[in-house]
Amino acid sequence: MRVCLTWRSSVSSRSRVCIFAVLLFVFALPTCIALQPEVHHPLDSLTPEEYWKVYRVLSDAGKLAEKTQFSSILLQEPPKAEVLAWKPGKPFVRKVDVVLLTEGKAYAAVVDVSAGKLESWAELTKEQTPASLSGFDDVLKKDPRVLAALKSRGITDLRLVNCEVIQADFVDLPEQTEGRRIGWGVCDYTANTLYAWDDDIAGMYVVVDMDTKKILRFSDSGAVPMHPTTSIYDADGGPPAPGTRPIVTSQPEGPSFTIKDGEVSWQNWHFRFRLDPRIGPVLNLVTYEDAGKRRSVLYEGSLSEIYVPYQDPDEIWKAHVFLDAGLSFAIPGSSGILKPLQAGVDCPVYASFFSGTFYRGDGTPYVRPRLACMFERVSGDPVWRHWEYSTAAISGRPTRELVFRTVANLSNYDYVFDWRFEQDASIVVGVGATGILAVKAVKDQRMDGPLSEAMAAKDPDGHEVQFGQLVAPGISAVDHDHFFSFRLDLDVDGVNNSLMVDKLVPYKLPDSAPGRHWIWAMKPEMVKTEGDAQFDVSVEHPAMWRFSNEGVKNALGQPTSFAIMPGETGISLLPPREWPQRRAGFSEHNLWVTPYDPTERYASGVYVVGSKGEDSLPQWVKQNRNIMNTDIVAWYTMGFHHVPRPEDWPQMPIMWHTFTLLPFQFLPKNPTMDLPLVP
Ligand SMILES: [Cu+2]
Repeated sequence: MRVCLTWRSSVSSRSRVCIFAVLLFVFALPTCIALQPEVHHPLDSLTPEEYWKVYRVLSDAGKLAEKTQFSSILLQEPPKAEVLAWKPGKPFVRKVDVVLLTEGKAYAAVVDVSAGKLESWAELTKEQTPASLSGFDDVLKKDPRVLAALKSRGITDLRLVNCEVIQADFVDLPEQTEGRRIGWGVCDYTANTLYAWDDDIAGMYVVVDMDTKKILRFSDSGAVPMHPTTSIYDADGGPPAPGTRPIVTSQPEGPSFTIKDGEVSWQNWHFRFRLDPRIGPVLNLVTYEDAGKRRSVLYEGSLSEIYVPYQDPDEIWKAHVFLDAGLSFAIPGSSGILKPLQAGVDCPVYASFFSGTFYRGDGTPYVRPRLACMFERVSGDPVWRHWEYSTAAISGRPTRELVFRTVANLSNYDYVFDWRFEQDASIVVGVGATGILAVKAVKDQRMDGPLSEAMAAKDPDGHEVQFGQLVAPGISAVDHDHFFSFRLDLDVDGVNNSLMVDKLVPYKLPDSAPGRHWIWAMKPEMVKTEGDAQFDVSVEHPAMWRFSNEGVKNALGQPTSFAIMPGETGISLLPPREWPQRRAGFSEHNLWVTPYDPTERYASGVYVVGSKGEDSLPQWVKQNRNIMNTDIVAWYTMGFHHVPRPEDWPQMPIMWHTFTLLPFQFLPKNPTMDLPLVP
């Protein structure tokens, strides 16, 4: 481990915080865990040297033209059986999946970096890859219709106009004929603004062929006045409220987790991680140490896809449908979804930080620092407590947790991803949504009068429905959803598991019995096939979802299991026939379970841009494969509907949603009984 001093550059030098910063520096130096970019394990991240090998193999094979862009370079995980059988010191094969774009054509390659050879090369003819987003500013600003529309809005200084085109996922636009990369373009007017999210020029847009860079359609529904900018705040942080006294959190002796050859050990937990450009943090081989024995819990856990559909009938807004992970990672030059963390803001100053190696659009690697952090924290809450009336004695224990954190940025939104390891043998997975709302300029200044067509319409019964919320005068934040699909390859006490659904059902007692006649009872059911393994959170029909190992029993004769305990969550309100839903069908249910298949990693498929949902979770489960006593994978959808508030503007306070992997009949008793009285 080495101490990293660069954090000071992110701390304001303003005098009012200076003394506090010095205190923090003295008590809590942030640390960088020096994870050398070397491969210790078959599931480790690609190293810079491996990226260069991929580049050289493709170059030597004559596959790189002057304008070739790398869409994606991802580790191809080795077969699971090989990984589980592997022992340190033994050799293993490293392979890499590559997608490239050359002159509008896309190619998929597999490079065996261990052997230094090109294993396969194929043109992608059916699947669509993201197109390059560069070079459209000029195209739009030279079009006479765009220029006339700008002039009609009083905008003549083109230096303050930025036009961009975003690739449209398939939503059945008339221009979206087979194989065509279609984008829609808008312009911003940056006069008097600071940030680029409240300066869209409303009413005008274009539809573009992204390969030929030709405008196919132009639309102007009329000028909407630009509103005054609202995104001004103190970038350095304001003064503390009167009477605020410092709170110092520090870990002066360093963290109590260790990392050896890439494996993290903390209390009874052991796990590995890598930072993947497409899906962010991937946790592997999570085990819980019980009485000196490591017991497997999770072979792999990661994000699988993100789906954000906006809800506005305006043509350009109804095309705002994003499969963010699959789309964003692969835009040439986007460099992956993870972005650097700020010590003291995103993670405590005493956290340990980890860099990641990613790739540029030209295929060359670079190391991006501070892409993940790990820290222990004490909330001040008890893990258990009790006041015993017979003795009037109080007993209890404080707790600490280990947090592994990354942040993804997807244009306006930022998502904080947490994996929190608890002393009670549970794992909490959290997503914190923050960043900036997607907004449009409207004529409306208040919402207590008649609303403009941009904000409301009448339903067939003549009742008014609203499409967004004013968050400032003239700024409507469009209603939308966020859905996160997590792929959880649970291996509880081994690979072969079953899905148990424990329904809690009303149970009628005999009428002849005195007193009460109804109780509820647990009705466990093992689900046989994946076709029957879709479940939603329901308050009317509660059920526990457990992943059990029928071959391993605890001392009470119960098969050991882990449950997925949902937090607040939602599912999509759109009917399945809608194109966005066909492509993001995972949002129809909170839980899906499939048998393990190494090709099924992303709930909306590998290539999402032009996808019509062919390679997706709802299609896979139609095979109706067996999921009993076999290697199974849980797909958990965490979702929330977002009706924006003025309090979400101009930056949204972080909104957390979580779910828990909960040990259930896995341990003989509460593992926190003997914790010390200090956390
Ligand atoms: Cu939102």
